Amino acid sequence: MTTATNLISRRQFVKRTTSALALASLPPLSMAQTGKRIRLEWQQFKLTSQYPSFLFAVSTMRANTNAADRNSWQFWINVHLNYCPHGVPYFIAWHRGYIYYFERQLRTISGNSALSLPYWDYYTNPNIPSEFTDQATGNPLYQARTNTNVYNALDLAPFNSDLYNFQRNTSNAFEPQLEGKPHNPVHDIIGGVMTTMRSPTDPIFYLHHCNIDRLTHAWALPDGKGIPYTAFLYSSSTSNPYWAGRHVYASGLTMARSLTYDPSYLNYGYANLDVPTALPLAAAPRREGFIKVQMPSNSHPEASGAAPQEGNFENGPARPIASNRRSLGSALNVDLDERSVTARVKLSAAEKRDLRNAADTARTSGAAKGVPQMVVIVFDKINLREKGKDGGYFYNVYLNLPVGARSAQERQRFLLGTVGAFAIDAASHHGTATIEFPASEKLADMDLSTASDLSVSLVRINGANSPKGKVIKIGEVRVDIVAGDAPLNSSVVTPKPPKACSYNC
Ligand SMILES: [Cu+2]
Repeated sequence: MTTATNLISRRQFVKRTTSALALASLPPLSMAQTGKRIRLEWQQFKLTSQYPSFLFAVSTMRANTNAADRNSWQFWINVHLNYCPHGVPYFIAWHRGYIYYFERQLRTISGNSALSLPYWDYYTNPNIPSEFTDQATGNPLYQARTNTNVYNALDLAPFNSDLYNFQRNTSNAFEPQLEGKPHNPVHDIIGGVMTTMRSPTDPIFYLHHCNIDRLTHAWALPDGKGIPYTAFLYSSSTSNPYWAGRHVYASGLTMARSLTYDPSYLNYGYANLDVPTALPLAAAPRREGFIKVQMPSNSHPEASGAAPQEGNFENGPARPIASNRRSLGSALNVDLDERSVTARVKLSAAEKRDLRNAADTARTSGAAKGVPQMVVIVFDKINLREKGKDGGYFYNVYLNLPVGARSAQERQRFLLGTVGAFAIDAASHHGTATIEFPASEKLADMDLSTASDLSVSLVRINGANSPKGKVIKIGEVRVDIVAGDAPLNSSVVTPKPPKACSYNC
């Protein structure tokens, strides 16, 4: 059983970053030198001859009503609906293969072999490009949406330098951070069909996911960071088990997982591979033309530092949940509307001691899956209400958020993730409307010596248009302790040799 050894130590991190910096100073190879397709940002893409080909392909696919045909729009919606992994391993890698195959179909249909999928860099311009919001009859890129500006969905946390590991169930992991924000909130704030597993109905889906793929690639450069290392990738005896097996997209449409390790294995790259270092200028809601205004720093929805009011929720009892899982307590029937709210989970003296012990375990042996016990905050029996289904909002979820934490950096220490209509639809789609937030890593970082109860705060974040009234009901907000003998999901991070460069160099 791998425990703390699957974490990359700070020393290794510094050592590898140093060698990575030496590599980063080499000039990038040009398109002609590498022979790779280069995906362009939409504003650049629309000025090339790829644009009419893209429009032609999208309108041809949308006009084709045969869902069994790969040339139809519905075929690709169904791929996502039936197979997409969210909140579980391979979220990034599966979508990498998915948009690759979709892009290939665009080339087949358009007959333009130079056509690549464009991306929408919302960290530069948080407004959906106007070509997608133009309601002119027959515009194949138009879709009804709740919001068109995603500024409030953005976050710089995935690009913090201490996020070195890659996948779910490791400490300081990039993938769940990126999925939690900005990925899910971009779906949520846009709203409409984007908040569902049918989100590829909206053409902006593909530009969003192309950007998620670009951000992943940019984060991993130059040496793949903590992505499970695949020495001698195609030699089955030595490749990392994480990359064994295949992603499934449809019957007869699969891809070797190892091909989604690095975009260069699929022979494409991106026009810009810088990770965002600042939030964008927030564009004002578009009326005539395009107006860019600087978002005043205090206008961020959380800038006041106010702690959400405590709701009056009944507490559920401590009890066994499963053979390896015990609840320390819960808050029942947490109704979410346009207000932010805090749910307090009252703990007895014995449960407080158990919680402190679990936090101590995390402090000494790491907080990754596989340690003797881990703490998870569980949102159980979640119900998306009618008013909540069109999205336009989400909630930041915090553990023990103190009053007065104003800056994103201060609040990050307490942030467990986000919840909105998209994550709920994904969870229901995969069988059960339960969402879990691993909390050991956050708890290990908190002073619990004087801890009384635990509080879970849900801070509501809106777009320009957001529903009022009850949107989500959480049957139970629970604090569970899980014995860490669950399978590791092959999440073994194998240290690379110090000077190896296996990632796109
Ligand atoms: Cu998505």
